[in-house]
Amino acid sequence: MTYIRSTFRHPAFPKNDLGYTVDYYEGSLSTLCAGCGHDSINAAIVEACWQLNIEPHKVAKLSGIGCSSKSPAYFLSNSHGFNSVHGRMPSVATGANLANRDLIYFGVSGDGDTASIGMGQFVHVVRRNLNMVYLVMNNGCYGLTKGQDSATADVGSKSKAGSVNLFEAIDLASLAIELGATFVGQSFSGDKEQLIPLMKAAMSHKGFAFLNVISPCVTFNNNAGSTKSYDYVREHVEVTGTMDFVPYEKEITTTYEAGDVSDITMHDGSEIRLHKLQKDWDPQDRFSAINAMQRAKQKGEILTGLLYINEDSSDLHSMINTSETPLNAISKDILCPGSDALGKLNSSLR
Ligand SMILES: Cc1ncc(C[n+]2csc(CCOP(=O)(O)OP(=O)(O)O)c2C)c(N)n1
Ligand code: SF4
Repeated sequence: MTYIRSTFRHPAFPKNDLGYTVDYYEGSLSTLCAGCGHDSINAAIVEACWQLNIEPHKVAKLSGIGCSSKSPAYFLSNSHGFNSVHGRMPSVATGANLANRDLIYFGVSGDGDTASIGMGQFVHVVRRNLNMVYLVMNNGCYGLTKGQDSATADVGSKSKAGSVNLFEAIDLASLAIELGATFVGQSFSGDKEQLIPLMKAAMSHKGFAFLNVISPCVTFNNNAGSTKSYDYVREHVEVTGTMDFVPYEKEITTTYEAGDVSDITMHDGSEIRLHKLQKDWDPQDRFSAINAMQRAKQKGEILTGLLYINEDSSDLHSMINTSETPLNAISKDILCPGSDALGKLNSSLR
């Protein structure tokens, strides 16, 4: 079959504030299986960047290896990109981010890429509070290598071949909170109403923003008995509430019943307006977020929405006091201050 994407655009096709239509934010045609959750997440990334009026060349998209990690080919063709080694995206993201703080770093990974081979890298990028969005397309299996159970497969979950997973699942969202992540959200690839505002808020957050998105693998893990299938997730999703993300400078027009609303102001003045459904949970309190997640787990539910945010987060750049200017924009005389300066530095270390 030949796939050709039409380049015709109706003149009335909506444009964002930069004058771009949404297709400017798309990537190549996807080669993922029809119905794969990852494609819905990619579409949400495209929509979120378009709505936020982000210049694509101000984004660096990064990934490891897996079907999920192929995704950056399918969004933001006009952005920078780096498809790294399996599980090693965090170190590439850290290096790039330290060299140039002016880009938005958007990493996508799989549950295998993150919770198995990449776990060592993941925990350190979280605790360093690197200013990036780290999104896991979580299908509970290694899709690219034909569906073996991953470390996020729930205990008791059945594979397509009928075998039962004996091991406890790693809960990446709880782990991220435990390790000090300053923004943690959870969602489902089939819920773009929730996913798009979550992504917009994550991209505007200063510090490490983690998104764990359940993303069913239609080919290898969508069977009865799997807890990462479309049917199971739809039946067990428990939303913490609805949310709006309001970029700075835009007036907030939504109104909710007093008492159920919590406004969270971000570093740049943008606001997250949460309409809370779960009364016994406060997204600005780590313990309350962890309790809510544990309670959901006990009931076999998947808690979605913004689970935790620390408004006062300071990222790695502020912590280690790095250069404000990207390294590629620093002039030669500053980069190479001469042998006198080097001599003084050496003697200060003796
Ligand atoms: C060093 C190394 N080990 C193993 C592999 C084989 N491999 C490729 S992708 C993958 C797992 C992919 O699973 P996940 O990250 O969950 O992504 P998905 O395909 O499910 O989206 C594995 C084990 C590899 N490419 N490199
Ligand atoms: S194998 Fe699974 S994860 Fe990979 S593209 Fe197909 S449906 Fe998606």
